[in-house]
Amino acid sequence: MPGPGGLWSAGLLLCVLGVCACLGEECVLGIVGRPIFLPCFYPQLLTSVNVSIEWRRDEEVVLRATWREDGDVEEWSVNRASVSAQALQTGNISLELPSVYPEHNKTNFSLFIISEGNHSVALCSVCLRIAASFSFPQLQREEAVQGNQTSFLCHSSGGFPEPEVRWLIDNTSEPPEGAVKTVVTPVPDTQLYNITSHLMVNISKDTSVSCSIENLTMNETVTATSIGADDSPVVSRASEAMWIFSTALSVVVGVMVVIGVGYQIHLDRISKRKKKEYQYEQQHSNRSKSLPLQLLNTS
Ligand SMILES: *[C@@H]1O[C@H](CO)[C@@H](O)[C@H](O)[C@H]1NC(C)=O
Ligand SMILES: *[C@@H]1O[C@H](CO)[C@@H](O)[C@H](O)[C@H]1NC(C)=O
Ligand SMILES: *[C@@H]1O[C@H](CO)[C@@H](O)[C@H](O)[C@H]1NC(C)=O
Ligand SMILES: *[C@@H]1O[C@H](CO)[C@@H](O)[C@H](O)[C@H]1NC(C)=O
Ligand SMILES: *[C@@H]1O[C@H](CO)[C@@H](O)[C@H](O)[C@H]1NC(C)=O
Ligand SMILES: *[C@@H]1O[C@H](CO)[C@@H](O)[C@H](O)[C@H]1NC(C)=O
Ligand SMILES: *[C@@H]1O[C@H](CO)[C@@H](O)[C@H](O)[C@H]1NC(C)=O
Ligand SMILES: *[C@@H]1O[C@H](CO)[C@@H](O)[C@H](O)[C@H]1NC(C)=O
Ligand SMILES: *[C@@H]1O[C@H](CO)[C@@H](O)[C@H](O)[C@H]1NC(C)=O
Ligand SMILES: *[C@@H]1O[C@H](CO)[C@@H](O)[C@H](O)[C@H]1NC(C)=O
Ligand SMILES: *[C@H]1O[C@H](CO)[C@@H](O)[C@H](O)[C@H]1NC(C)=O
Repeated sequence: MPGPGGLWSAGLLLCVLGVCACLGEECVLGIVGRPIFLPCFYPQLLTSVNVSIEWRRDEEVVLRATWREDGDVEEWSVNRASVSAQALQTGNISLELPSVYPEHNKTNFSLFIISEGNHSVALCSVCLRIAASFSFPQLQREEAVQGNQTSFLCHSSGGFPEPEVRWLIDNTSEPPEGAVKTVVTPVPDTQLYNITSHLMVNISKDTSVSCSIENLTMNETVTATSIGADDSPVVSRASEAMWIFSTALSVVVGVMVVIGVGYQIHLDRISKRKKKEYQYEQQHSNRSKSLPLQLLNTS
């Protein structure tokens, strides 16, 4: 049975020979919600017996496996992390994580070989970087609220890490200083980010404006473009229709009011004439009943 010293020298020898390439410091990119393999190869395991390995995330043990003489494998892990059961034969002791989360960003995963007496030797160290794609941005255009300023709102969600936003006017020029206000909001529980950027510029109606959310980690840029006049007619047509409708409505109401008033006057005239006739009859038949004669005079 090789003691810890044996493991040490075997590991060192392999490193010198360039076999333990996994001790390098390059980071592996994990995408939120997708499984990932953290690579580690160590063919030397084949010659060991009763060998135990541990994958640790920083200091925390996430997986422990022990290969017994009789071929049994004892495996213990958190969050369904796993290594191949044939790792001893293949020397491929890569760690599989079924999913990664933003809090794993920039964490080191290391593989240790544990020997009798709890001596541990690090064989692989893999750093993990995390990214998540931002949604395709939604771009809203609102013409001239005040003055000749046009306002744009660009929203994208569910990405990681914090993105950069880039506005382009007419596909070429960047907006003037102070025209852009961007807010990045962490989404609770997921640790992902939402981004909302607001642009206020003085441009003509047919000028195109685009908003890009750049995720450098993923080498990914999502862009939405508002091509101006053709893009916003829905709004202007809608308001035109509203104007026509309200004008027509006012005209109809006005006509109805005039007709109503005219008809009322007509009714009043008829009833007054009738009243006059009635009062006249009454005055002649019963003089004791005094009626407001002034009223009759006024009509
Ligand atoms: C391997 O471990 C088992 C149980 O712990 C022990 O009985 C056996 O002697 C060990 N074999 C060697 C070669 O150390
Ligand atoms: C190592 O094993 C994993 C499965 O555990 C496999 O997906 C991966 O391709 C293997 N790598 C190599 C280089 O064989
Ligand atoms: C995640 O890691 C990258 C580098 O890979 C770093 O630029 C970024 O700031 C980190 N983000 C967080 C939220 O820790
Ligand atoms: C990961 O390991 C490298 C060197 O091995 C070290 O510089 C870095 O600080 C470690 N990062 C963390 C988060 O422990
Ligand atoms: C090795 O460490 C584990 C806990 O990490 C402990 O339970 C065990 O007793 C230790 N064994 C020896 C031989 O020190
Ligand atoms: C800006 O508004 C002024 C009046 O408020 C108007 O005279 C001018 O033509 C407008 N310019 C543009 C580019 O719309
Ligand atoms: C904007 O520029 C890109 C290349 O930089 C080009 O593919 C695209 O057609 C241009 N769009 C417009 C509207 O000019
Ligand atoms: C993030 O954006 C999504 C989609 O637009 C939205 O449903 C969610 O409420 C937003 N969360 C926060 C914290 O802004
Ligand atoms: C908008 O731009 C036009 C010319 O491009 C200019 O005449 C006008 O004064 C500007 N308006 C404001 C409010 O800056
Ligand atoms: C990003 O992707 C482009 C093409 O898709 C490629 O040319 C470029 O090298 C990549 N950059 C990085 C940093 O991966
Ligand atoms: C954008 O995504 C790429 C990977 O697709 C990532 O490398 C980059 O850091 C991200 N950029 C930002 C600003 O998040």
